[in-house]
Amino acid sequence: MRRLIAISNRVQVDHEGESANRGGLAVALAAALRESNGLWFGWSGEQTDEFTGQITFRRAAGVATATIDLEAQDIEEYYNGFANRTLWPLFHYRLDLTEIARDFAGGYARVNNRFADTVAPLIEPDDMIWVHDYHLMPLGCQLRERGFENRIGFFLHTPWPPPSLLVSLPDHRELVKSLLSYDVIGFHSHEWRQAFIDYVAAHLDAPMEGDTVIFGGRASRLLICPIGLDTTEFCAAAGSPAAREAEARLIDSAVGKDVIVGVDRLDYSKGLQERFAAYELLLTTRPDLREKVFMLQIAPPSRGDVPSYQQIRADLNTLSGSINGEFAGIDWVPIRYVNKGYGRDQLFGIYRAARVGLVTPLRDGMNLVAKEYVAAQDPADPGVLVLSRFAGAAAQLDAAVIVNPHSIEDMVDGIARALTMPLAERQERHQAMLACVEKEDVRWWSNRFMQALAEPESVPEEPLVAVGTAED
Ligand code: ADQ
Repeated sequence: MRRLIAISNRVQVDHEGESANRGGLAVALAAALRESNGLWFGWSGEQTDEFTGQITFRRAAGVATATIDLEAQDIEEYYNGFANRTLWPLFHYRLDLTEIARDFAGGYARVNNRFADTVAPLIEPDDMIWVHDYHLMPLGCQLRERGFENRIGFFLHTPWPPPSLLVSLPDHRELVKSLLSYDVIGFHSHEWRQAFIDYVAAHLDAPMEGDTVIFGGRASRLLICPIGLDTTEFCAAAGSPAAREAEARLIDSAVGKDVIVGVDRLDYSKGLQERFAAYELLLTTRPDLREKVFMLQIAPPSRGDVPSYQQIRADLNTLSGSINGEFAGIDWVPIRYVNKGYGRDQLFGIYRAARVGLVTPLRDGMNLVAKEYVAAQDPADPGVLVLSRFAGAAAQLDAAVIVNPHSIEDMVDGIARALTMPLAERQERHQAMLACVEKEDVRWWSNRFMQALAEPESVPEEPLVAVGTAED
C-alpha cells in the first residue's frame, strides 16, 4: 500500500485535555490516516515571528503529523483573509459578505508556496498526496512546478459555486487552471461537480472526456465522493458513561417535553438566524406546542477574528434572548442556547435524547451533523431529521423531512410534522438513512477517493447507495 500524505490548512488531532470543538474534516481525516499509516501535514494553528519552514513532528491518537507555524501577516491575509473572508462566503453563495482584496490574494499565494516549499522534502516518489479544501487549491500546481509527478488529488469540502458567482473573483481563471494540475478533484455532490463542469465549459478551452477534464497535457478526474461519518467509532459511544449521562441529563431536564436539537459551528452558512426565526414562528402559530417542546442549540464560536462572525454571534444572542423573553414561563425556557463544544460521546447522548434534529444550513458542502444525528438514534424509537435541501447531505439522506431554510413557514411545517410523525414512519425513514450512513462511512469515502487516485479506471462513476424510500 502506498503511503498517503494528507495536507490540510489545520492539523487537528486529539491531544489529551484539548477542546472537542473540531470541524468535520478533522474527524474524518484522523480516521482515514490511521488506516493508511500516513502523514498529515499542515498549519499548527500557532503564530511565529518569522517563518522559517521549521517542521514539528508528532504522533497523536495514532496519526503522524508534521506542522508548521505561520506569521501574523500570513494568518491575517491567507487564513482570516482570502480563505475566510473571500472564498468561504463566495463558495457559500454569499456574495454580499465576500471581500475582494489584493493583499488577501497575495497572502494566499504566499502561504500556498510556503506549504509547497516545506512539504517538498518529505515527499517520496511513490507517495500519494491528498490536498484538502479551499485554503490550498493552488498547492498541487505549485508542487508540479517543483517537479513532482506523484499522483496528487484534491478534495473540496465546501460547495463549488455556480460560474456566475465564481467570476466575481478577479483571478478565477488562474484558480481553476491551477486546480487542473490535480489528477483527481473530489466533490461531495453531483450539484457541486456540475457547477465546476459548467465553469470549465464556459471559461476554459478544455475538452471533457466523460468525467475527466483534459487541460495542459493532464487529465483531471472529477469525482463525486460524499464524505461519511466515522460511524463505527461514533456509535461505539452508545455504551459510554459520557453518552449515557448526557442523554439522561437532557431527558431529565426536559421533564416530558420533546427536545429539538441543533449542533453547528457558529457560522452564517448554517442558517441559525433563520432557524431561530422558524422556532419563534412555531411557538407563535402553534400555542398548543408551547411548554411541550424546547430547543437546544449548541453552537461553539468559530473564526472569531472575522467581523461577519462577530456579527452573527451578536444577532443570535439577541434573537435567543428575545424568544425567551417573549415565551418563557417560571418553569419553561423555550430555547437553550449554548456556545461551547462537547465531546463526541456527549454529543451522541444529546442527539439520542432529541425527538427532532434540526440541520438547516443555507448552503453546506455536506454536513456531518445530519449523519451523526441519524447514527445516534434508537432504531426502535428514532427521532426525526429535519434537513435543508441545500446541504450536500440531502442528496443522500432524502428520507429526512426536507425543508427550504429560506422559507421560515416551510421550516415551521417541517418541525411540526417531525414532532407529530407516527412511529412506523419514523422507523421507515430512519432505517433508509441509517443504511446509507453505515455503508457510505468515512472509510468508504477515503477508500473511494484513494482508489480513484491510485487506479483511476477502477472506480465507477455512480456507485452510491440509493436511499430515500419515504415520500416527502
Ligand atoms: P464544517 O462546516 O465544520 O466543515 P460539519 O459537517 O458541519 O462541518 O461538521 C461539524 C463537525 O463539528 C461535526 O462532526 C460536529 O459533531 C462537530 N461539532 C459541531 N459543533 C460541536 C460542538 N458544540 N461540540 C463538539 N463538536 C461539534 C466542512 C463543510 C461541511 C462538511 C465538512 C466535512 O462545511 O459541509 O460536511 O467540512 O467535509
